[in-house]
Amino acid sequence: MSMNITQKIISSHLVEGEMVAGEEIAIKIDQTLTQDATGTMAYLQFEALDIPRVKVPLAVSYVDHNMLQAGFENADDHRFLQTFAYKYGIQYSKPGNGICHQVNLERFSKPGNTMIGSDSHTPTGGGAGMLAIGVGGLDVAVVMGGSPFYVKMPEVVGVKLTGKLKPWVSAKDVILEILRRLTVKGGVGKVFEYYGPGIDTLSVPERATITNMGAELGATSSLFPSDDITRHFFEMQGRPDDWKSLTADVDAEYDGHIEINLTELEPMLAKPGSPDAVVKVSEVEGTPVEQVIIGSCTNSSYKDLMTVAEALKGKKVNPDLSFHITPGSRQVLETIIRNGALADMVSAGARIMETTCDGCIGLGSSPPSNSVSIRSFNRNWAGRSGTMDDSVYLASPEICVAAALTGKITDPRKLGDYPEVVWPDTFVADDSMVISPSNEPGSVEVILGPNIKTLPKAEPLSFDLEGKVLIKLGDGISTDGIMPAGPKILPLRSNIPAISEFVFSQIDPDFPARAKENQGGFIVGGENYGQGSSREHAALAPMYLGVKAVITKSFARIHKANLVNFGILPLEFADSAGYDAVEQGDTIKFSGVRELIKEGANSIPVQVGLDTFECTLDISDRQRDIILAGGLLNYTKLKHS
Ligand code: MIC
Ligand code: SF4
Repeated sequence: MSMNITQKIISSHLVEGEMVAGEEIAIKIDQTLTQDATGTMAYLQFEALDIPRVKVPLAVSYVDHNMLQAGFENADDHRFLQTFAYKYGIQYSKPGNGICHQVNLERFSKPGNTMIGSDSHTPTGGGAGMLAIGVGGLDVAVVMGGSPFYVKMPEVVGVKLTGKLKPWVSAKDVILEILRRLTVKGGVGKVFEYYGPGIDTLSVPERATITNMGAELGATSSLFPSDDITRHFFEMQGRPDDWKSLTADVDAEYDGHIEINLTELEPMLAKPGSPDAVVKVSEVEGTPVEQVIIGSCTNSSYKDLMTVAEALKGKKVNPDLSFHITPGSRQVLETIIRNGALADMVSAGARIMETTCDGCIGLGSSPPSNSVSIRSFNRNWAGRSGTMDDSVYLASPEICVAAALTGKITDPRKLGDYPEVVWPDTFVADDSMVISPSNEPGSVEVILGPNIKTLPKAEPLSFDLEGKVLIKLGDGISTDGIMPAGPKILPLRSNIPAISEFVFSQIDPDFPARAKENQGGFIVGGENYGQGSSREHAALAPMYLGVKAVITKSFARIHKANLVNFGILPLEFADSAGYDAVEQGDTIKFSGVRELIKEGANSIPVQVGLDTFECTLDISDRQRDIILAGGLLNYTKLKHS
């Protein structure tokens, strides 16, 4: 049977289930990735499984998010992660080595491998032909403990690229074009697989920009073939033996089709509020800009930064704005230091930031009140930057540098000749900031700081559920809306009692107090509830506050899986009448819900006053057992006992 690449990788890793779109399958995982903001919890969960060493061939723990050390908390987390990795068989990428996805692409990616990572942008590895999927930390913990990874078999959408990008148009514009066409809900349950003559014009880091931001489509993953361009990338990385060819069969079939002629694309931006609010640069040209940032796991590669450095050469940035550059990895930073490009950036007036997520997750680099900030990032929900009334546009490094030079949104094609990036024969391949695990784990002590608290326990699902609707929300609530980040809240990622005080803090600061007063209850949401990040704290903290079910019009994939993992029922209103009828403060009841779930019911009635509405429970049999057990940790322990 002829296969596309996704089917090839899945079939060679399939442990359970059938490759029928929408059916749950289990696959063997070759690599796991964590970052510090989700990693501490994932490793505490792994520890609770009582397994002496990780059982995956490669596990890497990165530190790139919580890099501000304005108190002991983040530094304690780093030390915990380092000692934990040393003891349990995990590679530890030290703070300063770079953003997890960029470093993983450079140093650990392998065509044909499967990888899960506790960060939604894990599909960045798809740029090098991996099937890389973003998940919650608990899923990573369980897989590190030797379990396969369970996911719905995705539909595979073939994205045919033809033509060649024009000067000043870049990979970011390709994914912005797809977001424009499909929206932030358009990829749920799908893998986007790229093919066609246009891919021959894109380097691996450019491909990785596209697969990275495929996360904003809600997609399960995105990937490119592994071809001669990939081979060349592995040669430059000094890892030629990690490369292998992986392409779709000539007559491979796809469940859906998209075609993009690269030649026809123009520079584009996503307007403030959502990554799919995409417009051509001409529509917003001239808008004054007070801040520009180039960086993040989407656009901080060597190719991106060299383009920017060349454009800045001999020029000065506009005096009225603040211009930040965050190189994606130590490798990128060292390369641009050695070849002089960094000097061009500094001389032009750029602020060079550490190789971290930085402003992308609002950990520094917040823009001034009521200002416009243009960023080469992937997300721009209100408040994510740390400034509630910001106006954040997402764009290519090309548009960013044009704005930095002119002080306003400018078509980068007006900057003159497009810089030709010269690639080095080989990159600096120095992994000395990746610490290998100890050969004598018995002698390693894992060091916990005072801010690292034990895991809260979830109870098995009770027979009936009754309680108040604690909050009713509209469409598109992101995980940043549920469990915000930023310098005040992020250091509490290892302390659930403390972080739970910030659930919905940007939307309704009284929520935690109300939840406690009512001894828990329910959340009602609209479409695509929980879009965005993989942070399981958006499920774990509500669980801690006693939330038993979330009822929405629809869910984003990772968040729905996280709710199940923490024993919270993810229900969808069968029609909008149910959503319209329920108000905050209503008492609602699910009678006999435990039995219904046990029996495999797909439809669960909810009583609201005298009315009853049907809700859909679209989860697998395994997930039903997880809910009944009170979460994945309880379920896994029961299974192994
Ligand atoms: C993000 O971009 O929102 C994050 C921060 O990287 C998250 C993970 C987290 O919340 O720790 C993600 O994308 O999964
Ligand atoms: Fe870090 Fe931003 Fe990438 Fe998330 S999206 S991993 S915060 S750079």
